[in-house]
Amino acid sequence: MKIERIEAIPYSIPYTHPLKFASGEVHDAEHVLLRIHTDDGLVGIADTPPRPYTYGETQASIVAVVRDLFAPQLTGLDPLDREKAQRVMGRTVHNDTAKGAVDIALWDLIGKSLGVPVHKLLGGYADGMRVSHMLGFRPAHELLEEAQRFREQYGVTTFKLKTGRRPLGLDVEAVRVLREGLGDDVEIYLDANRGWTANEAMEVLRRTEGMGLTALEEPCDASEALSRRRLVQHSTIPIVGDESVPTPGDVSRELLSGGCNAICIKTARSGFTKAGEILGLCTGLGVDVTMGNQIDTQIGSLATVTFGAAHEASQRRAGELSNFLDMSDDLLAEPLEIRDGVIRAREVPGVGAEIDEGKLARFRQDS
Ligand code: MUC
Ligand code: MG
Repeated sequence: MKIERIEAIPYSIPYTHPLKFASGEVHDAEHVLLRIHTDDGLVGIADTPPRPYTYGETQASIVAVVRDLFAPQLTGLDPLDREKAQRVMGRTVHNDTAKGAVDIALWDLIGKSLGVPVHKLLGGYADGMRVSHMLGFRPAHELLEEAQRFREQYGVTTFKLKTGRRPLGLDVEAVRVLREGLGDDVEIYLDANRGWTANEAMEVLRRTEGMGLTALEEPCDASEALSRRRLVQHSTIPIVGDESVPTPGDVSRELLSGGCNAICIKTARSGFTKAGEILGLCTGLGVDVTMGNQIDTQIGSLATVTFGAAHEASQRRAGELSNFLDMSDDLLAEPLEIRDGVIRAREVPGVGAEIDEGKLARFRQDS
């Protein structure tokens, strides 16, 4: 089996409710669909969400790096030779989301060529993951209504609240309203997307003490090294690295320098191969992980559940898998479903992301 051709197709699907957070906001899923075709007619599929405010990649840069740098070097390679693909892509620095998508599409091809679901190839631990829903910036009473709707309609009982606003009281009040409205049985954790300084985050932790928060993600920029280390040392809840730790090397640096003590893994920026390396580092060091969401489509969320369900340590905590519900449509032919708070991996060869060609024709931007 040889790679014959790689497509990087830009497309755009509007959101019904934009997601707002400290580092940006998303109104349209302006993503890139990646398809790797082999000489024996198989197609490996992955979705690529550009997040310029987080990693610097754009839709155009992803199309360009795949078309101009990766495709010419990967053509002719056997998809099973993943390490060779990693080395080829490693010659280009950064561009982690584009690299992650190529890796996921290669795993999809491997699963399809062997006739095995990829979650089985990766580890086969569980067949699904509990879902955590990410709540963007909204007035506190609307956040509570959204969380209650997710609990009633989908059985979701874990919520990640986007924070990082000023004055700090806005987010403290949102936590209080959610906790009082949802009761003690619901898990709530925070993600500030670098919106605060480490000292502001310390104040928020003091003011939310007793409200049962379980983690604080990316409170401030990781480059605030000394005060962030102080925050990690003084916090009674884990401080999670997300955008500061896209690669295994970043994970080692941040954990060993005390910049965080828990890790968010995102298949969108790490693919399955590097996500596996990061998970190995974390389990070896005794560090908790969460499967995060790069504001993924159904295709991206299916990739997350495929990896997350495969390993014991990555399915322990609920994975962030539900924000596709705010999109007006999707390219996945068979929609993902959340039942009793769980999304299942697919029991078909590969990852199981079949594309609705009619929808792709409607939403693609290159024709
Ligand atoms: C998150 O966990 O930070 C926001 C920006 C991004 O790249 O991912 C999201 C969610
Ligand atoms: Mg985050």
